[in-house]
Amino acid sequence: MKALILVDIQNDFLPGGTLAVEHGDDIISLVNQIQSKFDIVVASQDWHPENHASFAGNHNAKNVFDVIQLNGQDQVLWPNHCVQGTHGAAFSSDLNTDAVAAIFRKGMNKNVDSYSAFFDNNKTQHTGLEAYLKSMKVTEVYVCGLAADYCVYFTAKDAQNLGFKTYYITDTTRYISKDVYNNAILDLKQHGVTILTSADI
Ligand code: VGL
Ligand code: ZN
Repeated sequence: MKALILVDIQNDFLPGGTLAVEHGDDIISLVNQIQSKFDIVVASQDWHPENHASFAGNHNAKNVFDVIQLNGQDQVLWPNHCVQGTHGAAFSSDLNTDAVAAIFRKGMNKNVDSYSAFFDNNKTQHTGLEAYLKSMKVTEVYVCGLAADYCVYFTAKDAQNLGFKTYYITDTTRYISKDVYNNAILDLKQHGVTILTSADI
């Protein structure tokens, strides 16, 4: 069984949002088109409390994009984004979610960030996505969504490490930082993730 994961296609990551990914909206019609090629479609949703430790505004004398230490790991400080229940946290109204079988929310623990749709950045709290996909007999996982260099990257890496044959679809994602993206793609290739475009599905 082949699953497509729609990673964080939420208003705050789109133009006009608080953590807008440049041209993030360009992926949506293609994401809508490819969904019919999969047996299962699931989505992840970044879903933070207002007091989340990844928000620069929750630290004294820190700026957006500063890097701090959080639980012994580098943590980029972000603008406030995807606060639970807000318009920014909602999926884009242009995204077709009719085929989405389940939604996995992440980033609810204020003390730890969660880029991957599978677990938090400390690898302690599971979202339930792994168990869900395995219960549905999924063996192949395709990833798309936002942002290419953070949540889509970590979701692909975890999927491959969890034993799924993993595909990263480059034209259905957009990055925050080109340098971070280039390193992410190299790392995914080294881990055995297949990098492809939607035309190759
Ligand atoms: C994301 C930064 C912070 C993402 C989420 O969805 O890529 N990036 N939270
Ligand atoms: Zn976030």
